[in-house]
Amino acid sequence: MPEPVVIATWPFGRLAAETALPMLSGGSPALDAVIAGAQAVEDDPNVRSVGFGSLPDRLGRLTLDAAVMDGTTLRCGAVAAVEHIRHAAALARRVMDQTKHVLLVGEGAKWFAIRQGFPLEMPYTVEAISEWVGKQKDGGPVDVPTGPDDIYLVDENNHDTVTVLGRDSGGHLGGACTTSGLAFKLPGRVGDSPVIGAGLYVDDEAGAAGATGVGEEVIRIGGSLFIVEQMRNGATPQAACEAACRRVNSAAKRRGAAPGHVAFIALNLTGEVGSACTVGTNFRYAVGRGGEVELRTAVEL
Ligand code: SD4
Repeated sequence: MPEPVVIATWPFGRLAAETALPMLSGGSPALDAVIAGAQAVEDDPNVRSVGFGSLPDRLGRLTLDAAVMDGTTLRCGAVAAVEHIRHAAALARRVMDQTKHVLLVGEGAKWFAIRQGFPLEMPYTVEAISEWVGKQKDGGPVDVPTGPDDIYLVDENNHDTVTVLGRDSGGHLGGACTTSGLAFKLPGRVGDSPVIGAGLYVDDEAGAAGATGVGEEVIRIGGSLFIVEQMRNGATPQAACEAACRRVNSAAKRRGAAPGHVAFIALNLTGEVGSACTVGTNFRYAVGRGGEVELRTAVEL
């Protein structure tokens, strides 16, 4: 019987892995386990960088993005720019299970959530709003873009996305990611996380991959699908993640810019994992197997 394996982004991914691994060991399908893992991070008030309590956009509004994908059927679901709904990954799963669509956004996603029985909640903490107010005072200005270089304001201590990939005891793969995007993003800005093929891609016939960091960099190269296709062609998860980082770096070079901080994680059919990030990302991730979860540091390229 295949050994259950889970991999999740950032040190807070440990909580996701610790939640998902016992479920996988108990025979839960990969998708159920990774969504439960992602939701544990969404629910943790001490994690101030995923879901509720995160830093809002420039108008002070917190909007969430999430995606889920099932490797057996390639069924997937996503939500983007959704406000006042705590469990964005679970909502993405409802899009997958209860509609013929893949992606719902904004007010439509919120309306769908209400119709599905999700409660409306206030996502703001005093800390997050104070930081936003502080930015206004610092002469940001956080309310207007100052030019093409002012796409995002990334705080290296405030990386947002938890991406969780799992293989269950049936050998099937599942993935979930959930995020508030980038701090002080432009209103309406959506990153890679809810874009299937960019922030997440899962295929039982090839492998699973996910991303975190500056989503614009990941979308530009179709990051997660790129990694899965490398694995389909025989690359290890590690080599595939490194190839994606090289793509990000060469894309940045072609536009004469320094690459943003991004990191990738991957898992293949035999349960091997890999990860890589661009220079300076300082990326760590959690790997769970055999009842143990450990944190690892990614190779920087
Ligand atoms: C985004 N990839 O919206 C997300 C943000 C993130 O670490 O992962 N930050 O671009």
